[in-house]
Amino acid sequence: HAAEAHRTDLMTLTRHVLNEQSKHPESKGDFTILLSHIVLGCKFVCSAVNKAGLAKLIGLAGDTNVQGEEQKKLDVLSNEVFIKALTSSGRTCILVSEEDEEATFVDPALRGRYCVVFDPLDGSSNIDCGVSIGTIFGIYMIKDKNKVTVEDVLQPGKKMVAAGYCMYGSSCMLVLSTGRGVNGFTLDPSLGEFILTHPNIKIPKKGSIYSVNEGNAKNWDEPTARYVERCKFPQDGSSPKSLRYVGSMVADVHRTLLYGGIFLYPADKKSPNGKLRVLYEVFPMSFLMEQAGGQAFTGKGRALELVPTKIHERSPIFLGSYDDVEEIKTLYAASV
Ligand code: AHM
Ligand code: MG
Repeated sequence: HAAEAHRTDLMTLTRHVLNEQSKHPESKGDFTILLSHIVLGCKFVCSAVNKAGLAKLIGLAGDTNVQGEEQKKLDVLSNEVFIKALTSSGRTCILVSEEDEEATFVDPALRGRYCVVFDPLDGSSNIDCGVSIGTIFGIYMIKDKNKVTVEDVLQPGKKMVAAGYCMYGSSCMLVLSTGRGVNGFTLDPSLGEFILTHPNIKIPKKGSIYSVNEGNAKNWDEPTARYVERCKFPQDGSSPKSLRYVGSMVADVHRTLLYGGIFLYPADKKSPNGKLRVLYEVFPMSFLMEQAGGQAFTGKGRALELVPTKIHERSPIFLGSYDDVEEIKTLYAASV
């Protein structure tokens, strides 16, 4: 009666994380509390995103309300919700958001040992047409919460203790890794709970989809151009790959994780560091890919080894199925 068990024995995100943490006797439940605040932010954004089209119709978003107050745009609103939820959790000391120029240092009275880097609403160019968007986050832990500096988040991605994203798509899904594999949870809107629906996600070793903004092709470097050419005209007799590109990193990476293949945001002549941000886009997604058995490469080396020097630093990124990333690594190695 496995199906019946599934329906009555719900593995919620909180229960799953508590189970994982209980294996560590030193754990005091702080991570579970931190995560429940991230989850609250995700549920809020999910609900706001679902209402966005309607809100526009009745004049709620990006408009002036009856009191003459300017209404906040969805990305600004989402950022504020995450900043407030994370600071009030009492478990964080420094926050880095794509929306804020400077890092936020939490009031000493509310400080905990976790640092959270996040993009509260990524892919915002997709909001107005109702295409999937998402939140991306990464978590570091520091030794001494009384001596917090921005250096505490300028750490290579391999030092993260957890990373994840929430996708606001045809369903709302949260994908998380605490360094022991990757698990996917789907929001049951009637319960308001994330339920484990995709346990222990492993990315296929090789895929048949590539995902890139090909409109930038004229400015690509040689290895990227050759790789994409090979996707279309394979030299080994295999079938050409399919192209899928939403233009929303969470959606493109989520598909890559589940179906396999490769996601690329390479360097080009106009943007020598690519577009995506190291701390809250490249690192969390690379962390998840490695935990799912894939790879993440910058064009120079393993993405998670990168040491950022600024909080909003960018890097080229190639991530996905092990064999597909291996192929682009070979092309870059041959080009130096
Ligand atoms: P944003 O942070 O301004 O939303 O930009 C990030 C997004 C990613 O979600 C996506 O992978 C990429 O930008 C798409 O860029 P492009 O439109 O250049 O292909
Ligand atoms: Mg972004």
